[in-house]
Amino acid sequence: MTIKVISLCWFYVLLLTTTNLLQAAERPNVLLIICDDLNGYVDGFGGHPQTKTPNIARLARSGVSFTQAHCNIPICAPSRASLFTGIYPHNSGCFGFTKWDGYDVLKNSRTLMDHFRENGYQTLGTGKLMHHLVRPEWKQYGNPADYGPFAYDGNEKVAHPDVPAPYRDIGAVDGSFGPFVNLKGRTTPDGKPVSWINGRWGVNAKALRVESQQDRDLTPDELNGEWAVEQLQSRAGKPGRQPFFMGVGFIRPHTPLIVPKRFFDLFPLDSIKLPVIRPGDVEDTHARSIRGLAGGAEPDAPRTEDMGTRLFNTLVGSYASQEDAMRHFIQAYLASVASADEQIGRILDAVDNSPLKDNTIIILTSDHGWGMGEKNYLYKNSLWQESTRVPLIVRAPGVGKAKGVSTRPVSLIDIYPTLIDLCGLTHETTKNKNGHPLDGYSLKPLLENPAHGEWSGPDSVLTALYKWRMQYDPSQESYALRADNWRYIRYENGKEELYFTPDDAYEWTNLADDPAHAKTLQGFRRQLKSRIPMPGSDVPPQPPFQPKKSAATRPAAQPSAEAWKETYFAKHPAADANKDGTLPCPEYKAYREEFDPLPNK
Ligand SMILES: [Ca+2]
Ligand SMILES: [Ca+2]
Repeated sequence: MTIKVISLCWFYVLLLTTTNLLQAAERPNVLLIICDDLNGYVDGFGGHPQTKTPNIARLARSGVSFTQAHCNIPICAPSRASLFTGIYPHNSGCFGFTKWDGYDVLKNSRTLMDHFRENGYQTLGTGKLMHHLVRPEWKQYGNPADYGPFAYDGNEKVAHPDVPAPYRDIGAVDGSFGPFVNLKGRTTPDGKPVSWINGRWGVNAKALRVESQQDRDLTPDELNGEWAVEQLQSRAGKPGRQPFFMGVGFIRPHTPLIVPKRFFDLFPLDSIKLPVIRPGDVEDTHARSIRGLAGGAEPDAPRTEDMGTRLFNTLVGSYASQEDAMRHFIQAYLASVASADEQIGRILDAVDNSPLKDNTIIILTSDHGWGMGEKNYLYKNSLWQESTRVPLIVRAPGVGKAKGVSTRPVSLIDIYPTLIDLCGLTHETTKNKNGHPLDGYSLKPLLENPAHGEWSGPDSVLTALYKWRMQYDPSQESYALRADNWRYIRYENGKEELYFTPDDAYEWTNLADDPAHAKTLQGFRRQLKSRIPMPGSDVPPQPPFQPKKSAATRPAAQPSAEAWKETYFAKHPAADANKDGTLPCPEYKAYREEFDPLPNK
């Protein structure tokens, strides 16, 4: 390549970058707040009558609440992989906890933040966003995910000293809840003194100090709230600067449910109301027919316990009664939700008390829900509504209706295309032919008209179920569809559940074997087959999402900086320093500086 040609290419790159930055300057900022394991226990989402989330309610008053929003797989890692790449688990193969960027489809597709970065945004993040952090996607990252505070016996993390055995024996994460208080004089049941530690490992592990409620170290969620507020304040009141995409991931109400005591004090134990649970509800369900304690069971294996059943039975067995057990756990969960709400309030204040208020889109959601003993199940990762449903609130200044409520079933897969639509970014989100286009649809029409907006997505939300396996075959997994009035579940062994939600809000009565609903059941079977490639399917899979080109979209014919980089990569394979088959900007820049300096440098 001659120097003249290189100069010309570089000129195009500069021109495109400058154009991107100019366009970007007029684009709104994005603030994506994601809580962990937060179910419908949020004001306005009908979950628990005692929930205290005044700040989330404040956000809802200024935006649109989606009351039938669901996750696409109800457990942390694959749900986040799907949300942040906009690709269903069945199209990526990512159903589990293997690093998301190890999947060919996901590695060759852009994450939400990488796409914003590519479109001229500053990307800022803190806390738990994706399960595996890829640093080059972020301009700045505050704190990596930290599940602390943890109780610590001097040797290992243990359950909170308030938690009785045998529940505490489940461990420091799932078996632990209680207030973040001074632990002086407290011990484990075998007499070891207990103190506090953060959730990091090795050299990053750090003791947390609690003298009193006023004099103590901050929790990881408080540190993330503080970081986000500082970043927002430093960007407020500076018009014309590069817009930002900020992701803030709060850990609570993920276990261990450990938050400052004042949040527990908001929910006196005796006052806690219990969820509506029908005795024997579990009997006509089939989740247990596919699971065993170790994470798997043969389809015809006898009914065995799974994690949700194990947590429920163990909790109940650790207190005087089921009611007593549930009151303790729900108190800790409500306290954790209230603590996350307080941090969300600080962030809202930072936006609303500054010029950022009018040009910052705010999205609040969770990676999945949590079952609170319904169907004798205390956990996430079920295909019932307690696990699949999430709060979702979108505030889009100048676009979305204030106090809007949409009851249309939508899902986390729709967040990525919605943000592309609202910010006028290019729809090209794959890095090359091995990537996959976005599976979701823009919620913008529902933001403009929550009750009657035109929805171009499917009629029902698709949720897959996580199960530990060495390898996943999308045609052999378990799935749920949530349509306007129905929930349909098909487990991997072919067993089914069908609920008519207008008459059965708690999904108590499985109608799958009722001949009166045979036609509806057939309809859902066909619908699922049309969305998941299954053996023997006579319906071809849906074509991938083909977005309409909006005026703000960069014309496809224009050569992109990315395409130029691909060409450069082909000529300079050595630039791929870590040999992972991709050439992100930092690698590209480092290579150029060292081995292929630009002519004008
Ligand atoms: Ca989670
Ligand atoms: Ca039932």
